[in-house]
Amino acid sequence: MPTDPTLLPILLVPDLRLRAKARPVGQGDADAVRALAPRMLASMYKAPGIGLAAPQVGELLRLVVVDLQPEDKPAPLVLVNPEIVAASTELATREEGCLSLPGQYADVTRPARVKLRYLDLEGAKREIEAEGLLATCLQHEVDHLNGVLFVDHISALKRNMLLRKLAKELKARGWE
Ligand code: GNR
Ligand code: NI
Repeated sequence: MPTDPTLLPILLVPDLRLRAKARPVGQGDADAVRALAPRMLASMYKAPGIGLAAPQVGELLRLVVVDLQPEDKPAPLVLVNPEIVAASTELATREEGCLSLPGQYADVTRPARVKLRYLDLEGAKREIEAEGLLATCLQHEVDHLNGVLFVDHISALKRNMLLRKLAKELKARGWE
């Protein structure tokens, strides 16, 4: 079966583009974002994942897609220039994974609730208040826009173990 041309390859650690700070989407990026967002959603659903940030597909733009219920009725969210404008003092710990570190998981502690401001695909200002998995996912995605990965939130010992395990597994995969 031919591969879907809309799908974008997802960059893996240690690709340096995952460590760059993405630039804000501007007026001149409207066409690029309209083309990119559906391709990011398709790539996220295919993976499968519940979120994807543009730097993960090599586009250093502040653009994120999220869908927490890909199994069920799809509910895609596209966030342009998302900003966390408030975070709860209450924290929550959840196991996180990342499509850029396939097969690696760790418990990460973050604010339990967040409020984000962003622009939708039409350029309208929006706000979203999130808790639970959505709050975790949105923080994880905004981190990507700043070159931050979930492993940056865990101890150096756990991080190094996980990164070595990833390198070993990717090397083995390359030989398949
Ligand atoms: O698919 C994903 N699942 C996930 C699980 C817990 C916390 C965060 C995530 S995001 C991740 C997809 C991804 O890498 N987004 O950047
Ligand atoms: Ni990720």
